[in-house]
Amino acid sequence: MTGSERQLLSGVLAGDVRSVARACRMVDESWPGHLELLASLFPHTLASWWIGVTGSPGVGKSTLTSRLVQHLRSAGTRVGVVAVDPSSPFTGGALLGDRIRMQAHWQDPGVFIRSVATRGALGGLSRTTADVARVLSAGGAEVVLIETVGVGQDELEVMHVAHTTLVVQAPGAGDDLQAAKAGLLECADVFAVNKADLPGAESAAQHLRGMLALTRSSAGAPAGHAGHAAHRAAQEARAPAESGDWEVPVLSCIAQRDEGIGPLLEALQQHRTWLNGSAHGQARIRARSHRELIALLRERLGELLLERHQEQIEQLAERVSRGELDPYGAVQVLIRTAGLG
Ligand SMILES: Nc1nc2c(ncn2[C@@H]2O[C@H](COP(=O)(O)OP(=O)(O)OP(=O)(O)O)[C@@H](O)[C@H]2O)c(=O)[nH]1
Ligand SMILES: [Mg+2]
Repeated sequence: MTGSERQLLSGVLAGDVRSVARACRMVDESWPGHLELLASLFPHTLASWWIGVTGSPGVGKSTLTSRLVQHLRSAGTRVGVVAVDPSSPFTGGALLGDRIRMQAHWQDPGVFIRSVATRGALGGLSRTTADVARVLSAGGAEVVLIETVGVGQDELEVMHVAHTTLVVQAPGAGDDLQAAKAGLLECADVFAVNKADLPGAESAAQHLRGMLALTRSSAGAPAGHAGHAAHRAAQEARAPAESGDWEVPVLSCIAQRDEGIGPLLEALQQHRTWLNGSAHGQARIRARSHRELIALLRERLGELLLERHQEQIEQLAERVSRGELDPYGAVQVLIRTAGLG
């Protein structure tokens, strides 16, 4: 580590805002030395809690995120916000609106706000998001809120980075249907039906509860109708604490008027307690680390192969283009040359 890298490291750990901003750029843009920096920061990030906030466009994610920041701040908690917007490399559009909504927090030294718009060189959006969240955590953020725009596959992937995922819905617009389609049901730890001041909020919440009950009773159910019913009855009779599984709560709120945010935050905190205090929760934490490790390994292996075998890759590509070799065979050749199979 060079002298300036050491200085950056101690700046981040001291919570210096400029160092944190620079370190975020460093990892976001994969500058030389960024992996060493992240490795040194890692032990200082373990107490931090990451909450993902996702949902369809316009449901009120940013308004709600801003409220959560406000409530956490009033409890004296230091907060980081990572706004993920892969669709906008120039961080205009949606993020600009978010910026305005976040303005109230700009002057607060207890709040770090960063946006992530790049996918990194080879790594995906989730890797960059995790790295930036890690810098904010090491810089002193006790809670990091990760807000994504949109509900595509990439965004769902980003949600795996968080410890706790909050899925936001709003009444109308067939959102409940979309939730099932987009796999949001599976990734939600807590549901918020925002805009509860609008008609249809209560039925949207009921509908969500119904769908959640369905997925719960079908998950892990033994085959056969009789078995299925018996299993469901047994599961319903059991208290969630006994079965050890997390039961996804559905809460209503009006982010715009700051209503229902306290109970929502409590539900999120209960999920954190469950994660840390139960065997199922610990398994989830292990699965998260496993996922991250695999992603890093894929990225690093890919990089190494590309670096070391650049010439051979070009020659193989040429042969594929002439029809002398198929691309699948070409990859096999490379893997053998690299001694991997
Ligand atoms: N009626 C009502 N409107 C709300 C509420 N919360 C937010 N809004 C409004 O909904 C609109 C969208 O809010 P945002 O917070 O930007 O929603 P978002 O999900 O972040 O939107 P994108 O980032 O564009 O996907 C804004 O006009 C908000 O003022 C609420 O509780 N009730
Ligand atoms: Mg937003």
